[in-house]
Amino acid sequence: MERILITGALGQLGQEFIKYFIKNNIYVLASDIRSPKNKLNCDFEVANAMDIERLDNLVKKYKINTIYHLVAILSAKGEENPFNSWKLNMESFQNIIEISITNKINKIFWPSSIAVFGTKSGLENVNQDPVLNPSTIYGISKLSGEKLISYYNNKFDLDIRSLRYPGIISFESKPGGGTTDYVMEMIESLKKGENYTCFLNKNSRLPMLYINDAVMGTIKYMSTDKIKLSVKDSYNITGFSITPLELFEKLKEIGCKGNVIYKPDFRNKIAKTWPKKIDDSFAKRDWKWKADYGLNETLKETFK
Ligand code: AKB
Repeated sequence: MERILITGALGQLGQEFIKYFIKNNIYVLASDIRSPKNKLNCDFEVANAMDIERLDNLVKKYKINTIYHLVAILSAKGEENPFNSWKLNMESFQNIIEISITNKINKIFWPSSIAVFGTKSGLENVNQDPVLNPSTIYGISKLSGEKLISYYNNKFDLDIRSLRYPGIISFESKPGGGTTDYVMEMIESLKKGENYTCFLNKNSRLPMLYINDAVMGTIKYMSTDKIKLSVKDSYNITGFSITPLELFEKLKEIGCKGNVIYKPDFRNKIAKTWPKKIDDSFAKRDWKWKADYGLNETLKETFK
């Protein structure tokens, strides 16, 4: 029986994983650095992922055997204070690995990102194993984490798994501090008939994934027999690729009022170093990954 700890549980992904585990009667302990605004339907503990003793105590107290470590400072926010971002992203991950060794944790999930790619990665359609030259501290920490995954899995016989998420689109749970956040911001503004000032250039194409695909894909991957997983660091996955202009035109087509003004800032520079498209054929082959939501399906969910 799985007993799951989620760190960073109040973030964009964490809240959706909680819903999935509760719905499927899987024990989940949620933890975050702050308390939830609304009561969660699962155990919750305030914990700082930098505090290894606290994490260790929680794992022991709740007899945890699986960890989803979702704590991270994302790409745009990370650039405000790179030292701090590195410290949080890496030290918290190292803490999880240390307590996983001592507590014999069965499986660990740690999200990586398209931020690991860079200008030398063949950005038109990035394959599974290209040159990696990340441009942000977030991307550098994700790449380092990927390297640590293969190292620690090998050295300590752990089962740490990882996916390179593109921009995740969700509305009930919001992202914060990312370069792909414009999608949700634009949809929310135009839905209300308001204008939106977009921080990316109208032609910045980036890969995206609807939250339902992100959650179901991750669950499928985590339950795949280890022997089938040929990628030892982190799998590419994707849903669809769009530009701000294409999104705007689609929103107009479905009747949204409001205009989009383009004022590219430093986040556009980050986007220029990220893939336009992703080749996720290894995930498709090894664990039968398949995205169910394209842009149309995603918008249908959003406007339900
Ligand atoms: C970000 O924009 O920083 C994240 C990501 C792609 O990892 N959404």
